[in-house]
Amino acid sequence: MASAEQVIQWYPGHMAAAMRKIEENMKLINVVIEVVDARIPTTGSNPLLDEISGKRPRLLVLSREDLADPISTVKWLTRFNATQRRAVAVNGKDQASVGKANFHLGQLTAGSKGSQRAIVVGVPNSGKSSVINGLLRRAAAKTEDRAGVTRAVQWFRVQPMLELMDTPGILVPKIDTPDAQWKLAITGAIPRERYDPEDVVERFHKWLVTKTQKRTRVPDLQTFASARGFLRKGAESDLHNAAQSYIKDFNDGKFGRITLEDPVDDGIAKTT
Ligand SMILES: Nc1nc2c(ncn2[C@@H]2O[C@H](COP(=O)(O)OP(=O)(O)O)[C@@H](O)[C@H]2O)c(=O)[nH]1
Ligand SMILES: [Mg+2]
Repeated sequence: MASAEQVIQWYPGHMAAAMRKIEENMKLINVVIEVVDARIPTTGSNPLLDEISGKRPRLLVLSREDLADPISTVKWLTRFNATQRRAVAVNGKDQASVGKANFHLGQLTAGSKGSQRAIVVGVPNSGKSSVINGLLRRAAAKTEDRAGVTRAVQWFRVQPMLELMDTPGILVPKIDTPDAQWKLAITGAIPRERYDPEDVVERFHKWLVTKTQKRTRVPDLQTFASARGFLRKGAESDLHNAAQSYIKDFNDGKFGRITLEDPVDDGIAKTT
């Protein structure tokens, strides 16, 4: 059992530099595309990126639709729709699915004269490069399943009159709640050397048990570790490696499609 809940933070120098670069480039930008993991539509959205977008037309791309609970995704899309935010859910690994974003980009830039420039922003590892590749219909932007791969901004022409800028993932300098910390960690926005995986898995499972009123078949860390042979008799227990496998399985969808937060039910989206 991991002891006290760990404080998880990650704001390296290259991120602060990238944020400045994004701000500098904003004057060239007509459209902002924010890519957010569909499993954490609130936690995975960076309010600082919101701020620097100003009044530019925006598209919210909920990535990892394939890993999110489909019912929750509908709730989120309904919510965004009700609050006049243009949003689309995609599977970044599937070109046809990413193609759905083209329609929205076309609508956002309709009537504008000249070449349009869109910037693709989001927290680390949210699926930005995958979305760009899907729109380009080829692998040009480098993708990887660890946070912090794209370090510099990069331009790609995706349509004759539309250029996209890929950017490095940006977190807030201080992730304020413990809940946001474990959610960003388990979904891959924070590199694995920056947190204790046992702690993150335990917090995830505790959350799941509460949410489902104990009716979940997703194993806790101990059960997972014994089932997967991490706790052989006599051998030293290896919960650390078990927790890393657990997180990998979670992100491979082996525990099913799990969304970590639903929209707050304040009545706005209740009309449908
Ligand atoms: N299952 C799933 N994996 C995705 C999706 N989008 C991206 N990925 C994977 O997530 C990792 C990070 O994607 P990437 O596009 O590099 O994210 P970036 O850091 O925001 O540019 C890669 O391993 C992608 O293959 C998605 O919609 N579903
Ligand atoms: Mg990238």
